[in-house]
Amino acid sequence: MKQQHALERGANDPGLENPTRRSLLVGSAGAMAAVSLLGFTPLTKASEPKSLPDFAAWKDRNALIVYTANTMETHRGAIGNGVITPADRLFVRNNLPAPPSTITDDPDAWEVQIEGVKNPRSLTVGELKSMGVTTVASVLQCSGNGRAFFPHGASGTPWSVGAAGCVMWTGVPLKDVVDALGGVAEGARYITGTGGESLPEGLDPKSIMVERSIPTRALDSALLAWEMNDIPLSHTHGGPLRLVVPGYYGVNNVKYVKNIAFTENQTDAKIQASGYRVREVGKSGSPDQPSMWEMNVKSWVTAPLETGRSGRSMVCGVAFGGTVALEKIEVSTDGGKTWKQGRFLGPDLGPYAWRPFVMAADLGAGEHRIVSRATDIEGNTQPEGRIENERGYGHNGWSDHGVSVTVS
Ligand SMILES: Nc1nc2c(c(=O)[nH]1)N[C@H]1C(S)=C(S)[C@@H](COP(=O)(O)O)O[C@H]1N2
Ligand SMILES: [Mo]
Repeated sequence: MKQQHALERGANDPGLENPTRRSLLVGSAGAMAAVSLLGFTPLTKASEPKSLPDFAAWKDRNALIVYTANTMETHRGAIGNGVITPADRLFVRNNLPAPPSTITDDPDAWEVQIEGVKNPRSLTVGELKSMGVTTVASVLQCSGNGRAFFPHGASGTPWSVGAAGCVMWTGVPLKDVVDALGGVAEGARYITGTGGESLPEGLDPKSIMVERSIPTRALDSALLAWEMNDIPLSHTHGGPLRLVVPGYYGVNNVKYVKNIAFTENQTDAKIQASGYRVREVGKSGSPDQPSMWEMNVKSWVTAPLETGRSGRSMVCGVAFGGTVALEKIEVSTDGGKTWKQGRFLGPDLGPYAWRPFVMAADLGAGEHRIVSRATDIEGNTQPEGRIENERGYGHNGWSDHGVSVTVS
């Protein structure tokens, strides 16, 4: 428990309210101490806080933990009480270097090839805009969000809670596009989307390309999006066009999408065949293991963090149900011994959005372990612990996701 607490604070927070160099150093040093206890290597050195990479230079540096040029996490303290995550605070995760930013200079000219339909063809974003439009709020979350809490030191970015955000997507329902092209070809069981990165030469393309297959049941909600939070989709988040699959883990939301195919089988690209597969610690990935598709029910506390004043305080957080709407949120300030129901804040933006929540608590001086537990309308609820797995995917255990607060 102690270790998890130290890790959580360190991995999570150089302190948003006071983002000075000093607090960055203190935070990072804490992170280093904590991670070395668990035996994995910190990605940043305390003395060298990373600056934002060029392709994400417009982001709010103080709201983010920058691990590498391709991995940035939102601080727990920067999540706030709004339903929609501002774009400049949203996490970033690229498996490959992004394509040149010039691809968003003339977004309507971007082309996507649609295959595995009766009349396959290529369509520009300009043409897609005349075929249909919808807007949906949905949580974008990396499969490895919460990986930092796995004691075996799961390889990959040690995300705490901030590899997630809730944003508005606008684009054409994929179903409308398919209907306009004569419907899905017979026998298709998967929707396979391919990212528009150009691949380095000399390597087997299948081993690095971002190409993901999801079951055709996702056709009910999937869209090809050209806007995020009401402005043209940035290059950073996959503009000019992104496959958005509400309620599915981040990796399925293919950025700079250049090909959509309705296929009988899943792609044999490594990112699908052995990547993003849930398996026991020590095992390698293979197609027979569960793939990271629909997200599970999850929540975490966003305030207070670390310290608080005794008396009445507003315990806040966010909760979501993946593809299923939420029923309730419960909060405990004694580490899960007793629970009280919290209240959802703000408008309900639908089953795929997250719901900020609050619960008023009277906290006396001392240490408090604050945890939250969400339940969806089908009765699925967060477990207490982790489901140990090699890559640290899909963690929604309430215990690890809590915060320890010293009240004075
Ligand atoms: N083309 C492409 N799409 C991609 C990726 C990528 O590397 N290339 N990364 C995926 C992963 S693992 C995640 S978690 C999300 C991150 O989306 P964001 O960077 O917009 O936050 O994009 C997904 N889509
Ligand atoms: Mo991810």
